[in-house]
Amino acid sequence: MKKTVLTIAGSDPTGGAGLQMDLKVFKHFGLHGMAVPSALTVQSTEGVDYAEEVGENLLMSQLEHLLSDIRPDAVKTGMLYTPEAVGVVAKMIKQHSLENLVIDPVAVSSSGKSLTEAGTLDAVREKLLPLARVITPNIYEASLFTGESMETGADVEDAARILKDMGPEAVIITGGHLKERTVDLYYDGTEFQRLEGDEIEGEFHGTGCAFSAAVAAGLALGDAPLEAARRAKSFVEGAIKRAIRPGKGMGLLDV
Ligand code: PXL
Repeated sequence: MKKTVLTIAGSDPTGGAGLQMDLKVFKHFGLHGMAVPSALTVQSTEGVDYAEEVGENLLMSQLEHLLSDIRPDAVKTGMLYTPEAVGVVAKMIKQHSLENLVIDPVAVSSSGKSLTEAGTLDAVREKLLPLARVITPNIYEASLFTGESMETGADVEDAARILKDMGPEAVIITGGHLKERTVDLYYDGTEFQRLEGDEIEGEFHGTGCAFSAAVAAGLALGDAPLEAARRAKSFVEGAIKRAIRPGKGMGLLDV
């Protein structure tokens, strides 16, 4: 039977990030994609102008209706925006004993706009990281969780250890080798793995969303976390190489 995967994320009308991107990634991997919006953004390729949450009750009833009907093989969360939304998602994940949870702790947009209200990342750390199979923070998001800035490769490894202790099965810090933005650091409590990629010139929107969605797709298909991470990395690299510029601002990945 066709596998199913759910994203709980913000809407990005450009289709370059958020749940619109996630659904395209799921389709690429041959999965049936499902999407529950947790926030709506007003944006173009030039940046995010405004964001508003989907209220707690509406978020909860979307999830209750869907999950009492379909059990997803994997779940990905992106922009959750408020501590209340995080609480609802954690409750639903536990209530339905959902597996293969990938948390992309979205903090700011590529154009620099905050995509979280105060207290959201604290709630993610307390309530969602312990339930996660894989978490995919970038360097900046990782430092928000650990409270430490990172200057050396050893600092990033320390951060990965701290994040692993927060509960997930595996941590992938994207851009995790400071000087080489294209190297991600993978850690599941055994050995550190460096996931290397090609340097590609330019600013692209939605790379984090596409990567975490691809990891969730891999888990739904039965990949182990490291295998899912490797497959996601090469998929995103291809999509960046084919990037399109339909608007006046950032390039969008062609998934
Ligand atoms: O790339 C992070 C991100 C996630 N989710 C939504 C977004 C963005 C960036 O703009 O708009 C909805």
